[in-house]
Amino acid sequence: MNFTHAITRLPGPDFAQGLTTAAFGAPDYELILTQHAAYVAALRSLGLEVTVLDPVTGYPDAYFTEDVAILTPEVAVITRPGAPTRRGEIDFIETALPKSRPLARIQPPGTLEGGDVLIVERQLFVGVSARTNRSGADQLGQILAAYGYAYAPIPVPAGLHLKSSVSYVIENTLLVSPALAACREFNAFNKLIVPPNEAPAANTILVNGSLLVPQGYPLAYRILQTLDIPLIPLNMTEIQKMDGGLTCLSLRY
Ligand code: CIR
Repeated sequence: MNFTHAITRLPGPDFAQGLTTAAFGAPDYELILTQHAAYVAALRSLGLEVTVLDPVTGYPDAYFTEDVAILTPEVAVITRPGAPTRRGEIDFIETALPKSRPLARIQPPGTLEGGDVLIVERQLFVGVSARTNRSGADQLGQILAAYGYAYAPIPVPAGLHLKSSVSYVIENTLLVSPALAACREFNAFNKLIVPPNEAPAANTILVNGSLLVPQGYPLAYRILQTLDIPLIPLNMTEIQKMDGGLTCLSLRY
């Protein structure tokens, strides 16, 4: 699918108070702004019109815009984040969403974060994780079934979200971390497996024929170089310190 737009949000000065399990040290505000700007520039270089929203006071994780909405060509869905400190973020995304789609919402007791949602053409995979429960996953499955999407819930064995460990990189091919290599729901795809010591490299974004990849994973990079596709490496150190990756920084449509 070709994208024309992306919605991002600047990290705020309080971003280091966001949730994290990473032990990579204290993140640097100036550096995360530089990395965020490079990310936005990369999306723009691929032809996307990128909205950059302002930070939201009191919501230090709000720049992970992917988690609060799901956009398909047919519908927009406001999620219900499983992290209680992030639930209020949904009030600040609706006005930025494209108006051309009907709007649906995940309802209690469901929880769903966009990082758990992988859509490949008409196939919807939803990770059931610490953030997304089965009710939230099934609700999204039902919403998208109305538009012809097949749905499979997938238990998330490692990492924060499903897409921490898997991304769609080229026709019929997934890049997966070793934790998801045996996932039978993905058996219809070719699977490229990132080396065990480079698991975060599994989070990439395919944008209009180019692949955004995190810098610093030389073995995974070599695997991806065998694909006939331009690679755009981006420095993600400060975002990774907050448990984030490439996909979570934008909502693409
Ligand atoms: C959180 O723990 O919710 C944020 N610090 C990181 C969210 C990353 N989101 C994503 O990968 N989709």
